[in-house]
Amino acid sequence: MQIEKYKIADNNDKQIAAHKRAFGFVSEGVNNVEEVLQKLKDFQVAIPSWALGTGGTRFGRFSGGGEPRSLEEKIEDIGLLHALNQSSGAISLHIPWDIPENYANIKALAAQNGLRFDAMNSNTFQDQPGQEHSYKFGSLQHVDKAVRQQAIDHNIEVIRHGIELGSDSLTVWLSDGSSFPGQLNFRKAHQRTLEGLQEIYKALPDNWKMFVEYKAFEPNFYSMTVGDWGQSFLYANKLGDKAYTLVDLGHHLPNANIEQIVALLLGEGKLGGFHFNDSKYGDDDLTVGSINPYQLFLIFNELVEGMDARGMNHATGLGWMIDASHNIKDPLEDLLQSVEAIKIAYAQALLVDTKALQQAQTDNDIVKAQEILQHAYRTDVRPIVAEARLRSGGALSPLSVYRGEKVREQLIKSRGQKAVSTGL
Ligand code: AOS
Ligand code: ZN
Ligand code: ZN
Ligand code: ZN
Repeated sequence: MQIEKYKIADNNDKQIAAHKRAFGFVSEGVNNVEEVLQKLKDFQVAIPSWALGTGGTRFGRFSGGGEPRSLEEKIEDIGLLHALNQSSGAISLHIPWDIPENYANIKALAAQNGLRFDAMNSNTFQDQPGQEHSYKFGSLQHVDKAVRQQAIDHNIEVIRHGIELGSDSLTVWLSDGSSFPGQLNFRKAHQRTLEGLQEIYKALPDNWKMFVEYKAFEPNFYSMTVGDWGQSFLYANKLGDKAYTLVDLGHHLPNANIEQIVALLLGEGKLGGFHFNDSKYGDDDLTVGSINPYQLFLIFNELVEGMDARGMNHATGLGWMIDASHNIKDPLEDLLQSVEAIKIAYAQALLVDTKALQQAQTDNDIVKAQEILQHAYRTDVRPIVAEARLRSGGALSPLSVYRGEKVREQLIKSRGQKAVSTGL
């Protein structure tokens, strides 16, 4: 389904007077508001194909209905999000959940919806029907060479699909590790994994990037072979210039200082991109900004400062992706909320008076430094984010259009209550 442009315009008309008042008020306090608006317009966040269906936990899955049944329908759903917020102009595919049957058709459909293909994701954490060797005891770390080779071949196949679609990056997330002490020789597992990654790296086209994603625990509960940013960074360094670390916000041990990790990786030129989500205890699937929006702001503050210092383009310098899919929200509403939270944090970071902050740091004026950060964080930038969306042709309030147009009800009517998409 599609939302006609005039419906977005009608909804905007109803809200425009109140919006103009709010935007006028906040923009008076911002001296570079036009520059901020342009940066917000340019900033796109890729939507993962696996977040469009209701997620699950290992205890259950409760489908909300109307879920996409094919790659085509996933692209249509993201097109719908993008029509509303003008900030979701990319899709991240997962192979083999999303194998394209006809590249030309899929590319044409994506283009019609204003989408490009972001990072491709491989899957060596599940056994697929007909697969020769099992990943029960890992993939690239496996003691059996045949299993390792199968995992390498799969990743190379994912690169090939990506080349056909015009993607330019591969994200490798490995569920490899061990659940009990003694199960694994850490040193050998690390070495085997490095050799596997090197084989995959060799198949990477020159203009491609490889993102090595780390995760502290789950599904393995004693050790993860790529368990933290240090391990990922080590691999990325050994692999070469096209390899980077990918930070998934939910993949850290509780209370980790993610903004510091981000700052260091960026400083070393090895930060590749993000999987945005939020978590309270040990989850990686809550809506971005739902638990700790201050942390998200602090991360963006490091990103803006660090990217500016390195002369990087905010919109294209890193891979920006959402990776979250929970089991009780309408996934499309959840994604609208996540993109909004990311843009709010980004806008707040753009408001930080960097020069004044650097002066406060030089003067060891801790109070001033905190005041500067929190002044930006406590500014209600929502009207600025909405204005950027309006100027791009999107909705002032994407959620109210989504609900007003009864999108989910219509999707259920056309796709059915029970349709179930692939994914975790
Ligand atoms: C898993 O926890 C990771 O976040 C990966 O990025 C994974 O490929 C994705 O979440 C799909 O399950
Ligand atoms: Zn992830
Ligand atoms: Zn994850
Ligand atoms: Zn997850």
